[in-house]
Amino acid sequence: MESNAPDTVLQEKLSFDNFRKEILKDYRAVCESREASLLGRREVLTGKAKFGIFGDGKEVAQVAMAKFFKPGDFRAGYYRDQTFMFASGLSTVEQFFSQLYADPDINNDPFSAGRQMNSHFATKFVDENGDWLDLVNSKNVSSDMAPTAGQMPRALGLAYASKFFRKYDASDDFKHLTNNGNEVCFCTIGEASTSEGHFWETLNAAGVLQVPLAVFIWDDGYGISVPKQYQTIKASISTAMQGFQKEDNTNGINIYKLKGWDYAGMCEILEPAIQNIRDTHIPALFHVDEVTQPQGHSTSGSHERYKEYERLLWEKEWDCLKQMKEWIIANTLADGDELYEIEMGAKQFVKQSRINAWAKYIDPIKKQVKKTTALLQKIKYDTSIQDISKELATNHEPLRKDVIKAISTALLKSTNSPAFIELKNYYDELMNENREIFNSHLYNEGPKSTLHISEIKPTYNEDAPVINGYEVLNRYFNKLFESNNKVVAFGEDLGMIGDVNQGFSGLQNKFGNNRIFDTGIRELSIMGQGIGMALRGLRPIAEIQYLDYLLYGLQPLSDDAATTHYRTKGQQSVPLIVRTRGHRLEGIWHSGSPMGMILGSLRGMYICVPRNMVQAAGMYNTLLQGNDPALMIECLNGYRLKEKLPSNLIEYTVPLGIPEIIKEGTDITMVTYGSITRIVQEAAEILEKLYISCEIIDVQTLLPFDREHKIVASLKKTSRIIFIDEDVPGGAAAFMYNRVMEEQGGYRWVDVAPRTLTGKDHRPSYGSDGDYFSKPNVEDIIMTAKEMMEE
Ligand SMILES: Cc1ncc(C[n+]2csc(CCOP(=O)(O)OP(=O)(O)O)c2C)c(N)n1
Repeated sequence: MESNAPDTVLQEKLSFDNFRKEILKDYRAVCESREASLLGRREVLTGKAKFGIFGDGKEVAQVAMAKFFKPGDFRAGYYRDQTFMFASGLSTVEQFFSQLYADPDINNDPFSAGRQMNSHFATKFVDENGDWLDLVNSKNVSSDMAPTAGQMPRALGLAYASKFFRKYDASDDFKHLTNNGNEVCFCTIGEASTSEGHFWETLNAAGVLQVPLAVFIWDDGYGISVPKQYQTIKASISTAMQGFQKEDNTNGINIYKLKGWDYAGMCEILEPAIQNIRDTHIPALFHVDEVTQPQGHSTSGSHERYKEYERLLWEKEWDCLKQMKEWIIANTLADGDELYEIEMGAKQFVKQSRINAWAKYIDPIKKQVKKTTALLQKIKYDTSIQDISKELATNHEPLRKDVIKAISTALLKSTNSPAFIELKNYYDELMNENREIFNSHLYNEGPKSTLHISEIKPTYNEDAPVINGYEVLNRYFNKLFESNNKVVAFGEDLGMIGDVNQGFSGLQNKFGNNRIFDTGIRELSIMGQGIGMALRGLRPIAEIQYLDYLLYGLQPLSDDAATTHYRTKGQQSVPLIVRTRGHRLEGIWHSGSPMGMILGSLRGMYICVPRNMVQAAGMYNTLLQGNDPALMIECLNGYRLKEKLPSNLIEYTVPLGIPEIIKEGTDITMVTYGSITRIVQEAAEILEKLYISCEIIDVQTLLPFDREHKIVASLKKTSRIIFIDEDVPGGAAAFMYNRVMEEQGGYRWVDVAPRTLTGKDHRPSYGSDGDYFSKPNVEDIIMTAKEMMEE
């Protein structure tokens, strides 16, 4: 015993030294983060950056949280988490400033390449070829976004994927995606944003599903200016949520209350709590209260306008940096001098980081300015151009647009002189560069671009059965699930009964409820579940039961799925397929076709509108080979129509953006899609008997739209064109009209006024008569065609 004593003492000393070191490292991190907030705000107020939102007041809680964030874990958070990012080694202070300046160089702002406001972080999930990186050995951050609580639905999916992987008899294919489902999704949200339905829906689903989700609420008492008394029952989110608390033999979530200035207290609670989530997949909520916001909400205003004097005093006293410092001194871990040195070091470091970031941001623009002024000076004889040159040269903080404006203004005076030609060439070069910087990567552009998938036609055996549309899909999904172990499908009534139209009938029994399953009625978080799973490298098919209910799930699709690839400049992809059914059946909420709304809100997704189930299956095959998100709208009235079953069910593809001419004709081009195609076909048969020959084009996908300009080719032949769909006037038919007339130059080939024929302004009325008088019908089409022929 005795002989061991010196060792024990030494070990204790070592572990004390390490402990002390760790704490001082954390203290330095919180000081650096605070400096970054203070300096960041100054950069906005002096005009170098446009807007700033900072994490001051949340520093200590976030270094505590970062301690338990391990490789393989995911974060779905919001704009307050700079300290967490610094402490996790996922952002440098310099990168933080680069994003503040909107530096478009991805090496400088690795989160968004200048596309997002500051503190909207992300890490890279996919490589340049669109293949998933090793996410098991990296700390992973899904891309932040501004809509409050918008991160919640995605967080559910990121956590759910761990559950899926743990239950799955994981094959080698998933080695880089999971370590037996041990990954926790850390989710952060402000206390005011918990008022959003997103929060409640997500936590309810997490509690039902039992997924490894750790939700941190930074409670600083206000949502901008509105205090929590106006936000939350009993002004306390953890109190309001008591009914969610997991008990013995129930599901639910564990709820903890922490104080945001209490470094030691937080670490003590978090260590076992996070381990418990990892081990058991029981979700937890950490209500981090008594958090401050020393600089107010953002650079858009000051908090003195809405915080009482007493509150401001309280915030000063309970500032987490002050409290941490006092705790360190009280526990004799360091004295005031040592801490002062750390504070000064942090100040200096942040100052230098800011200077570096600014230099990296401004240098390329200054190079453009230099080259532009040199080119302008070659046009010596024109004094007004020399003025433009001087103005540009003396601009201390030029923007890329200032360069383009200067060149454009000079080019207004363009002659054929070599100097102007050189200037124009440089202008073209810069415009290409700017397009790449600001407009690229809406969709995958590399090998995983869905647009690279070319057509493989369906083949048919001689004795090919003619079966119901839903049976075509059922056989297709059966083959798909046999052949692709990354595909998962879920939604309301999709598991046990195999969806409301039996596309998945019997398949849960065969493939198990880990791959095909029912969900609660919660469209918003079904979408989020799909988004999160797709981000983790799976191929989810998430169902919205009827197209009319897409509205409930639209926000995460529009704000999150559709923008992810763009806002990370290609570093994250969401290969989610949203499956739904619509266009035409019965009544106000079961026959909607709100395609204009979809087209306006889902740029960044592909929109498939197959006319039957054979085409739909071919489109699924195409989509599953690319990495982009898509919406598949099956025809609600098409499941019981007979179709011939292809023999190459999982091989044939319907390429996106390639319309199909389903009937050739010479007099009128009829452009349409989806359910109404059959009505157009019926009308065309009658018109044929009246000697009016219709060419019917099924566009097949609205996004992308007619990539080969097949429609204008048809119009050249017929000189008459009509766009027919079931949307409201000015919706998708107007979209198609615009594309053909403007983009394809169709106006040059029309002999009579082109038309759109659409549903009425209102939702479709119930019953067969309601349908007939609300949506375009055979007679409408015949009358319009005759009118056009007589015009
Ligand atoms: C859907 C939506 N509504 C409103 C806003 C504007 N907004 C931005 S932050 C914010 C307050 C959020 O407060 P809280 O959740 O407490 O987080 P904090 O900013 O205090 O950290 C509001 C209303 C928004 N970004 N998104």
